[in-house]
Amino acid sequence: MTGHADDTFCFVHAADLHLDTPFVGVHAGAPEVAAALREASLDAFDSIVSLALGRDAAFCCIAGDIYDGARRGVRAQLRFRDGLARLAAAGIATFVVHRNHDPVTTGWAAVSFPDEVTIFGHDAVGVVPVVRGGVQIATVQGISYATHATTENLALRFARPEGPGVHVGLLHCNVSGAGGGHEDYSPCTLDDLRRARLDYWALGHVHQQRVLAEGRGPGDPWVAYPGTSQARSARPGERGPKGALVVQVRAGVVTGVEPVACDRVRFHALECPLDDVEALDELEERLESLAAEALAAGDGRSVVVDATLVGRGPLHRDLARPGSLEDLLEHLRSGTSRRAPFCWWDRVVDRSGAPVELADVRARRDFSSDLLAVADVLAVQPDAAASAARGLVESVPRALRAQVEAIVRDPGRFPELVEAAARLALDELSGGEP
Ligand SMILES: [Mn+2]
Repeated sequence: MTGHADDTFCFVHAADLHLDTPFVGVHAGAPEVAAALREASLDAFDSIVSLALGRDAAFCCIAGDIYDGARRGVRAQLRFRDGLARLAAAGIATFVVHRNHDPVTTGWAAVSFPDEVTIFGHDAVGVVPVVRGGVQIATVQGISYATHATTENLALRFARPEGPGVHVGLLHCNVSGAGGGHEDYSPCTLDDLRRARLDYWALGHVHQQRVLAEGRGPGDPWVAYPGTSQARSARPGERGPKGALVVQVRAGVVTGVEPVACDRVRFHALECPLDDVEALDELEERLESLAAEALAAGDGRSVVVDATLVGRGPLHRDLARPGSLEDLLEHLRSGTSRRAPFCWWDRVVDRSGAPVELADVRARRDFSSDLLAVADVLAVQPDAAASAARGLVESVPRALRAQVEAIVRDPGRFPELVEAAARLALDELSGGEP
């Protein structure tokens, strides 16, 4: 079956597939784009299956959130079954736990899975040995959630059994401090996980890829979240590559964890400064070249881009006119290919401002000009500025203190900083409209 020694192999760890679920907040106006987005989570799962086949994985672990919502779509269930059947046909076992997005008791199972698939129940931790070439190379244990929200610390139910090979725990849980914004289902600590003396914790729940601990030998576990396999929104945690982890094992010891991108559509946030952009077509060219970079970085994948216009420039006033941004977005969309790999312009947000001519403000004789006069004095009297800044060191939040102290030590930067501060203050005073 394989050319390598029995004690050297890999397994694939994935989670949070959210199969066949809609993209959140993305309005794909073009039907081709809508179709590609609709297929993305399913296609990403197919990529994970291909990854396992291509790497000759010994087994696969999928740590929950297979579907989304107790209503399991038929398309999602059939695609999941087909993928696991492809793995089974190659002799690759798959281990699955379900959780609150696909609880065992409220969902329904319209499909039956091959014998090589283990779906762990919710009553007790199931323990299953993995045998390859007549040798027990691993033991996988896992437990599903019985209900929508499990607040029990399920990690405490795991323990290392007797047996050769690598010991893997499969669980959907929230490890304290692993990532903000995730609900506290089956909360546990790293110490709780270590107590079970396993070698690898294949976790699910946090949508960013994270290796929380690197094991130092048998009984001291690696702890990892593979992240979601396909991003579904433009939220910061969903940007960038998504996929699965390939876990390397030698002689019963995990030797490394390799993230592999399996996503089909990738989200990018672009920032486009318009400080020196004079005309709309120039802005458009700039946006298009930023999108082309995002597309090139995606390695053949389609991208969904959110652009934010920043900085200050003459174009700000044009863009502020009602309908301008919508027209720009429409035009960008009409100019891009809708065949994969495509770039879909999700939105263009204007956070830019009009240029501020300090000379005009100085001539005003109002509070703004007084403020600027103070800044002008500080800019040419570094000593006065330094003592003013020193007085501030104690009053700034602790997190910023080191930064302020560094500035106080380097008076050469004062003129530039004072001007930046004055511009900021003017912005605040004028509400962005000088
Ligand atoms: Mn999830």
